[in-house]
Amino acid sequence: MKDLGTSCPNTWCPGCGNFAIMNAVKTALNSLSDEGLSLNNVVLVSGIGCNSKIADYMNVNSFYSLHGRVFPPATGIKLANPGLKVIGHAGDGDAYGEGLEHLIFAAKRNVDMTAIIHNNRVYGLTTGQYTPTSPLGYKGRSTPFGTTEMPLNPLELMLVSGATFLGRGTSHGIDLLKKLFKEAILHKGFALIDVLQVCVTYYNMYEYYDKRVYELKDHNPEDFDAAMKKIREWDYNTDSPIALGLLYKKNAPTMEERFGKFDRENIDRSSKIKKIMEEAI
Ligand SMILES: Cc1ncc(C[n+]2csc(CCOP(=O)(O)OP(=O)(O)O)c2C)c(N)n1
Ligand code: SF4
Ligand SMILES: [Mg+2]
Repeated sequence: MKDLGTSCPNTWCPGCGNFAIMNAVKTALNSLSDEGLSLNNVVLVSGIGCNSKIADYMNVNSFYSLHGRVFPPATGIKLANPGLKVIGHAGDGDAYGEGLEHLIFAAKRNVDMTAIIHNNRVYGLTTGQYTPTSPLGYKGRSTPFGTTEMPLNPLELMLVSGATFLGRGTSHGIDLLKKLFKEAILHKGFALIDVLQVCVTYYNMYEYYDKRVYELKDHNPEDFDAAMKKIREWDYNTDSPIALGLLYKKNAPTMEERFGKFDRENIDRSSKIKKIMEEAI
């Protein structure tokens, strides 16, 4: 396996779930490289947060963007060179909070890219404030008496926004992550994996998840209603079972394909206009 590491010192806390996510991405990329994918054609885009340091730690082309702004540059990169495999890494604060509108539009447009969300359900880098996926009553730096808001179910929002591949894993289940990441990178369209990543320092949920997660079996990911039912089974707040695996998958035209079609139509139209003008002259 190619190491894909860099000489940059790693500052993640020992035991942080980000290590498992990075190892799973490396394994997925190595496996795709063995099957013929040129790693020169991979671009990793990250935001700002503990998770986003992955851009420093992985030896692939990368673009370190701003907090909440992973998906606009990722979309630009894909449009400029549709031959690239673009992978966006974002935190829950980044993707589901400050950058939520960008995420919705990337899903709505079905941009052909992979979004890996390191959902530790806290702002890790800024020391444990609550995020859109923290449960009701979560006590952190900014909410010493507990939050008073219900969390967002990001997968429900992504499903109705138009995402064409949705999966969920945990940082304690690296084998499933490797599989989901590889499938997501191969998927044509907007693929999002919500990774329940444990932040050992500000929100250690290893035991909580280990007691509740199960891997999907006999689930048809092409059935929208079945996917919605599984996604709603756990609302990021209650103590219900938490389904992991591929929740939804659909084939649909991507943004780049639609752009290509319009480009061709415009070229056809402008050459027709040119011909009419020449004839008129
Ligand atoms: C535009 C902007 N807003 C806010 C911040 C401050 N900030 C940096 S990281 C961060 C939170 C990161 O949380 P998350 O996205 O969940 O990533 P994690 O650290 O948990 O991996 C915030 C609020 C910033 N750097 N830039
Ligand atoms: S603060 Fe949390 S998310 Fe950040 S490196 Fe430490 S354990 Fe990981
Ligand atoms: Mg976070």
